[in-house]
Amino acid sequence: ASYFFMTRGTLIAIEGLDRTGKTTQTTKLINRLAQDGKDVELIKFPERTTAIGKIINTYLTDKTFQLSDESAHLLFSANRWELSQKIYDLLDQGKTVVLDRYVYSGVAYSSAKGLLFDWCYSPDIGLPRPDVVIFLKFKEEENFEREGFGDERYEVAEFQQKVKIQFEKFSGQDNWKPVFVDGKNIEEVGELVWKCYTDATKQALGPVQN
Ligand code: Z5A
Repeated sequence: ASYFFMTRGTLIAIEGLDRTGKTTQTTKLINRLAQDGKDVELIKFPERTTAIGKIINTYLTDKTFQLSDESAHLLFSANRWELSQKIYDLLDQGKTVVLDRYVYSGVAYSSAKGLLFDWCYSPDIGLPRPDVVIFLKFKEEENFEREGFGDERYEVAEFQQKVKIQFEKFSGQDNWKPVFVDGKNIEEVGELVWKCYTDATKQALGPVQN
């Protein structure tokens, strides 16, 4: 008898503050992975089209829509749980999955509002663990000047500073790879993002379970 062993796909999360270029870099990474022969799937959080995602979208875009910070937090987490089985299934099929924001945004934004960090993290425990988290960051606050900034609820410079401090609490995790984007064009950031990915996949993939 012959046996066919398929290795699971790689799980990559792109994280960062608002307007740091997450969506730009996610698109670039996906194209490059596809050119490299990978079967790639993108999941963007919040995933605004699901039952819970629709409520989150209203919350983010309609400033008259009221939710307690705790409720909003749990909805963002529940939105990830809506997609968790799909992520496991895609990885099992050998697909490379790229997440545009994930658990780390969830914890950073809510704890920046004053909720306890550990409380914020706990509903996400058990979600698929990324092999690499590529964290786009500014040394300076250049991103607050970028086009479109300020359109949604959280895009206020002072608040972004608090979010940055919370994000940094993940920097001790072995899957955490910071990429400084200050003064770099899209191509240059793209090269650094690609290097984070290739470095991460040099090692054998461990369990994806948290
Ligand atoms: N949130 C939360 O609270 N809890 C959670 O669990 C999750 C999220 C998952 C919406 O997220 C909000 O939800 C978000 C966090 C919170 N807070 N806010 N606001 P979102 O991901 O849907 O929305 P966003 O953060 O505003 O993402 P974005 O608009 O998609 O921005 P981006 O992806 O980081 O940036 P971009 O669209 O790729 O680029 C922004 C601009 O910069 C654009 O004009 C680019 O052309 C330009 N750009 C990109 N790269 C460069 C370089 N290198 N140089 C110069 N210009 C550049």
